[in-house]
Amino acid sequence: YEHRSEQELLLDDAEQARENSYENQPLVLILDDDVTLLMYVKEYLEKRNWSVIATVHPHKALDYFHDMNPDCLILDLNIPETGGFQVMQTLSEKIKKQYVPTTVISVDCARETRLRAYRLGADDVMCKPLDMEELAVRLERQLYRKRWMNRILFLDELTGAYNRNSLLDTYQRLFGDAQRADSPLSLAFLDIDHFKKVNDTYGHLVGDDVLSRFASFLQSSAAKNDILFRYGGEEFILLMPQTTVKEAKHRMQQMLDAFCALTFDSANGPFSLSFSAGVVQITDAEKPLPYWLEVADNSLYRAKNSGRCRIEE
Ligand code: GH3
Ligand code: MG
Ligand code: MG
Ligand code: MG
Repeated sequence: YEHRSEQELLLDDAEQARENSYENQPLVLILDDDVTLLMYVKEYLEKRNWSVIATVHPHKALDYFHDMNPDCLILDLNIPETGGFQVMQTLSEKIKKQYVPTTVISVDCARETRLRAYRLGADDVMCKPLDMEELAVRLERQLYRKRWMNRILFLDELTGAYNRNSLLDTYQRLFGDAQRADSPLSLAFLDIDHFKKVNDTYGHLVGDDVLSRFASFLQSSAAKNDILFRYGGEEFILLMPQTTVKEAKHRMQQMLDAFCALTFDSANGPFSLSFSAGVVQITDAEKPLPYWLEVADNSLYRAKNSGRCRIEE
C-alpha cells in the first residue's frame, strides 16, 4: 500500500477543485478512510465534470466544509477512532438548515445505521459496494432540487437579480473574504429616478420591462465579482468586492452615463431614464450590514435632493 502519495494527491487539490467549480460543475466533498474507493469515486465524478475534494481525515472534512462551501457531501460513517458519525453529528445542524445534500455511504447498512444517518440529516444512504452510476444519478437529483430551491428562495423573479433574503448571507461571506484578504469591499444603493412617472405615463408593464432591463444592464456593466440584489421596488444594492469607495464611485458614474444613453420603447415613443446612487466602503468590522445600508441610503438621499442622476459618497 502506497497510501502516502495517494493521500497527498487527494488533499492537495482542494483549492483547484473550488476554482474549477461553478454553477454547472458542482463541488462535492467526500470523506472515506478507504483511499482506493476515494480515488475511484473522485475519478468517476470528475469524468462527469464534477469538482471533487476527497479526504480520509474527518477533521479535514470539517475544515473543507467550512472553507470550501461544497454543494453536497458524501460521508463514510465507519471511520475508526474519530468516526464519520461524529462529522455527521458536528455538521448536522448546518446540513439541515442550509440544506447541504448529504449522502452517507456505508458497508454497514443495518436499519439502525440508516435511521441514525437520516435522523442526523442525511438525505440518502447507499450501501457499499457502490454502484457509481447510481450514486452520481442520486446526487444529481439532490443537487437539482437544491438549485431549484435556491432559485425560489434567493432570486428575484422579475429581474433575475438576487433578492433581499440573500443579502445578509452574501454580505457576510464577502465581508469575511475581504477581511481575510485584507481587501476593500464597497456597497452601492441605487434607485431609478422618477420611476413612478414611468408607471403613470406608460403603464406597469413598461415599468416592469424597465426594471428587468435595468437589472440586466447593471449585471452586464458591473465588475465580474460584483453581486446585484433587488432590495425593493426600483431599488437595488450592488456589493463590490476588491473595490475602494473611490473606484466604486468611478464605476457607478460610468454605469450611470451608459444607462442615461439607453432608450426604452413605448407606444408614445422612446424615452430615457437615469438613476441615483449612494456608495460606501465597509471600513469598520464592528458595524453590521444595516448600519452600512443606512449610510449608503443617506448618501442616496443627498443625491436625490441635489438634483438626482448622480453618485454620492
Ligand atoms: P425618486 O426619483 O425620488 O426615486 O422617485 P420615484 O418615482 O422613482 O420613487 P418612488 O419611490 O416614489 O416610486 C417608486 C415606484 O416604483 C412606486 C411603485 O409603484 C413602483 N414599483 C415598485 N415595484 C414595482 C414593480 O415591480 N413593477 C412596477 N412596474 N412598478 C413598481
Ligand atoms: Mg470506512
Ligand atoms: Mg425608491
Ligand atoms: Mg426612485
